[in-house]
Amino acid sequence: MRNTQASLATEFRCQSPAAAPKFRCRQVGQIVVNCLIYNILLILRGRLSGAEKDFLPGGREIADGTIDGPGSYRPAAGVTTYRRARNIVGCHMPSAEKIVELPLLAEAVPEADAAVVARFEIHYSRFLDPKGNALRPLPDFAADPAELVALYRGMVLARAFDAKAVALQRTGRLGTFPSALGQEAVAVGLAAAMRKEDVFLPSFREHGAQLWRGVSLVELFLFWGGDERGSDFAVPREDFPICVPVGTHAPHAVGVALAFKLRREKRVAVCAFGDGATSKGDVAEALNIAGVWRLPLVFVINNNHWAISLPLAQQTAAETLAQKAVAAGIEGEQVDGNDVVAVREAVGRAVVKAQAGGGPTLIEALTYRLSDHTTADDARRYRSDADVSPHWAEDPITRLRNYLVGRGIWAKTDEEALLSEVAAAVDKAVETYLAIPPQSAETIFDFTYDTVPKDLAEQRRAALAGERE
Ligand SMILES: Cc1ncc(C[n+]2csc(CCOP(=O)(O)OP(=O)(O)O)c2C)c(N)n1
Ligand SMILES: [Mg+2]
Repeated sequence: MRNTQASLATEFRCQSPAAAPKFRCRQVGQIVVNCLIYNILLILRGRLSGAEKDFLPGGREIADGTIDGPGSYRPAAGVTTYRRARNIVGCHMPSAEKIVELPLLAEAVPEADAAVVARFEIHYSRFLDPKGNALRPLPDFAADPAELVALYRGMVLARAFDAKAVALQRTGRLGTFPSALGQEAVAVGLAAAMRKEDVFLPSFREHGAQLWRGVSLVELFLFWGGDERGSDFAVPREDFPICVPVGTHAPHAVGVALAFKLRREKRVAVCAFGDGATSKGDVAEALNIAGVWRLPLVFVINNNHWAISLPLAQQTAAETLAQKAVAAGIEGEQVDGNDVVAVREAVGRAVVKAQAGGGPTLIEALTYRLSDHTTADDARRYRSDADVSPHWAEDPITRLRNYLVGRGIWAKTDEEALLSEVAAAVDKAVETYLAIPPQSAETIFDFTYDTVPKDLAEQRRAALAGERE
């Protein structure tokens, strides 16, 4: 509805309810002066103009709402309206008769004839139930037991790294760390679905994916130990570093995918972020333009149902996060994020589609954060153990192990061998990490700026001087 039409209605919408008392208390004299100016303007211009809106200081043209007919403006829900000044000082204002009646939208399209112009469905997929039973035939890749064992090993390694990182932080040898306990299937499943030449843009809870793709345990410890060299990993050279700012890497993923498209490279960008990130403008914008440009891009929502202390129900009123794809004109689907087979399959399909020119996909992986948000958090302050404990039954590692054991692919001896192999690898990496001399303080400036700004150059000098003391 156009503002000029709405401004003819006999009620005004003020900027906020707080504006009302101010408006009512306005001195009559001042209002009379305003009326005079208004009348002069009417005479000069011979018609109603935007001056009307200036009549009520603090008032605004109506931008939305419904005109039901002369004299009745129905505001949009939640908008407070106030009677116009005529009712208070009898100033000349357009009468109701002068109001042009506009056809209501509802009249223009009678409800009975309203056509459905679009319908959408969000699909959910899962192969293994929480006990590890196959609910349907597994995807082709699972025909090779080695593939499933690799997924299992990837998740076990991620969990071992995770546990050690928490222990190191607790003993003052690592910085704040975000555990991914219980979320290993999302990271490992998505990484296993990618090809070497694709580019991964992680958030901060996907170390399982980074390890799968070749980032070393030492590099990850360095990063979480506050050492910038942890972002300078040797392999995979073109993957992006961990992104702690929530969702800000989603537009970067658009840039990566656009580059692939422009260069006609058959590569795909995969970008992971949390449920909380889906409320960010960065993510909405990235989804939108990825759809417009039909980019080779796969978005994976690591939906652990919490954004620090904010539960999913308070994050969004949407039934699913996958449906955010609908508004962007791209495909969206849900997957059981504790079923690594399902994650691997869904992301794999999306990668193949993107590579073939089929455009982006949004995959919402449903999982649960079993740990605190980070080592700086105490989740018991906002959720009880009783809230968390049922989710242990969904543990992705136990689920796949049960399946492997049930199929005779995995035995107790395999498990013992894997656990000691992984523990040895993690211990060795810790030893290496702790033996690396910390970086000097100036690196914080040097890794952030190509040319350090003047004021920071001073801070840099001070930091260096402090270090020498
Ligand atoms: C831009 C930005 N705002 C706020 C924060 C503080 N912060 C860190 S994690 C987080 C919640 C993120 O929730 P979600 O996206 O669900 O990811 P999760 O931590 O659950 O993996 C917030 C608000 C931040 N890191 N970056
Ligand atoms: Mg979350």
